[in-house]
Amino acid sequence: PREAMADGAVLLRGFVKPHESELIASLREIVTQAPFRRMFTPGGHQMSVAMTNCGNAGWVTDHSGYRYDGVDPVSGQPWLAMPPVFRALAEMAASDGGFEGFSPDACLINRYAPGARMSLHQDRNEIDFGAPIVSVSLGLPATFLFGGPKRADKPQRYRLEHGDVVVWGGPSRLFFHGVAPLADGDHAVMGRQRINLTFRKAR
Ligand code: MD5
Ligand code: FE
Repeated sequence: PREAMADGAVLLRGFVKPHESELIASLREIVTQAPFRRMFTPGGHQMSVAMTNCGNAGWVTDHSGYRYDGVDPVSGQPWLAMPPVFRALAEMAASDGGFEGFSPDACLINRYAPGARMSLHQDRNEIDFGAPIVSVSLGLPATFLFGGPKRADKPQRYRLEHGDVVVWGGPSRLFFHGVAPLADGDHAVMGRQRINLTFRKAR
């Protein structure tokens, strides 16, 4: 089941469902080494979403700005390598979405507790906007806000559920987007949270 959301944006419903137990086992190892933390924006606001990373580069934000860093600022250690099952699923999803040859070097992992949200933004910290971003949703359903090339473009709302994957490439790569405050619930596998894996070519 492949759904076009826009030119270059493809929703693959349930794409990772068959691999959820391997994904969750790998996720557990990552967060043991690099626990979720709520980072601060350069403007001094603490994000409601808690984050961690794996891969050669991890997305971080602090008072000095947004950047990709090979080292976890909390531990001073490199992020764990991207687990093979993460990489394989991201590359397969990108191919299905029409982006052959995607090779992510960064996986930002977002954790939404009930009430957590992400305001409308563009992802522009990556070197190559020709590479797509692949997003994997796990746990509680979220309302994804999918805007356009201008901040003022009225967002469309999509419900993203456990196992869904979205590939954002081409013209939609730089569209404004966000996540509405997470509604409370109790997911059978993930409990009271939504986890989103976002695979990127950062460097
Ligand atoms: C999330 N995360 O559900 C989303 C999934 C982030 C973020 O937005 O920056 O961590 S990635 C959604 C995305 C990426 C690139 C382009 C577009 C959406 N888009 O054009 O809508 O936690
Ligand atoms: Fe984003």
